[in-house]
Amino acid sequence: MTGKERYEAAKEQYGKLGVNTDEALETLKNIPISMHCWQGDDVIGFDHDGPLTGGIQTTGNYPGKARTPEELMADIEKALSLIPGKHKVNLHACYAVFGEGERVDRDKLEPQHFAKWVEFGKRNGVAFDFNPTCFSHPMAEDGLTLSSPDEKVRKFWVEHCKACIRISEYLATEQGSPCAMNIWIPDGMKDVPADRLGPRARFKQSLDEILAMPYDKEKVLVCLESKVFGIGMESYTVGSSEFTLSYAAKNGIISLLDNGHYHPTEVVSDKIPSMLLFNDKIALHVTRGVRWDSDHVVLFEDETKEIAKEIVRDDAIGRVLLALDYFDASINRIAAWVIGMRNMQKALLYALLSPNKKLKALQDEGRFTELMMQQEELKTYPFGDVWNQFCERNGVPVGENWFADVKEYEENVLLKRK
Ligand code: RNT
Ligand code: ZN
Repeated sequence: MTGKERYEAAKEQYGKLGVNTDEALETLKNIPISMHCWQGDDVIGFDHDGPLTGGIQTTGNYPGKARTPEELMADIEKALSLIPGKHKVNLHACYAVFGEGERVDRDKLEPQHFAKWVEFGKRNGVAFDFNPTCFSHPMAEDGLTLSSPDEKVRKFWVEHCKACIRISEYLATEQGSPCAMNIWIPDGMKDVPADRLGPRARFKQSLDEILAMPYDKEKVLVCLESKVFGIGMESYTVGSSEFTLSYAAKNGIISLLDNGHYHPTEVVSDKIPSMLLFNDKIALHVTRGVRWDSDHVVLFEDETKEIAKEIVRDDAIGRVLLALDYFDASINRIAAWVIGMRNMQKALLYALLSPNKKLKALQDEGRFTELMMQQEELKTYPFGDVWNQFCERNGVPVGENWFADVKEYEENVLLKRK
């Protein structure tokens, strides 16, 4: 059987459930995912020579990581060529591209330092999202940034975030579409705090100062990400869930939920519908924590599927800013991007191929036996044939065929980076 014939057979089978596979493929094609540039170089960037700090960590030493803007851009291009659909690229401030001999500190960053990215975006038809980098910096050495009791330090990071808003606005203008700018700070404490309120009050004040600057709210969508703990910040994080949700709600910015940032049995999929009832938009960092916020590559597994189901069946595709956030240095980094991005898309497709109205009706009518039966039977429907058709229609390799490309690129490009 050819792929087309397989697809036709699958289409018929899903059709019997009232699911239109063609419509699902059309919808999926138009769901952009923001691909995190930082998988390409283990979250280092180009503006410092120091290690990754801030309570996050990459492990592994797989050869071939990008060392320059040119290398990172080439790697991103390669990855995007193997991912169906049109996506965004998520930048961090530390990925500024400086001219020969030039380097400015993070509080002095300007839009021009991202002009090379804009060129890249225009060449590839890609728009950007953005993030202040409040870590991996001498001013963040004691793990405190926007909540620091040291006014000099706190102000430095306030200025950095303001610079990032200006850069985000520039990106939005150049790309002709909004730029989501996500604020995450590592701030926290290794051991039992003597004061939990003070740092949060200072963080609140810093955010107030940042958001008081004039900026175009249609262009820059400011998000705020929470966290439960970091390495070396096991006992307390300033930007906890309650803090960020409350701040975002009161100040008209967007809450960002990273599914690695909650207690191990807490799931983001269950938070999405509640958030949607009270917020016009929410933002997600989809990741995979293994025992802790380990940022493993996103797999096509239950929680990824549940997250996608909530987005789709709550009719919230346009209201959820979808981004990935993981960093694995132990495997081919381009493959890590491709696997994670394609898995997120598979999860969305799986959700789009569910007879969601029918399943809801079964729940409302209390027909739980039938509901269980139907949800389980769906798992062995010919999902793969529809996915393969999606890849084919969008001009990217079907099934595992993309991997040959990555291997070739590894041999010809990555392994030569010594
Ligand atoms: C850290 C947060 C944050 C970072 C990126 C690099 O725990 O998840 O989003 O991973 O900004
Ligand atoms: Zn995150």
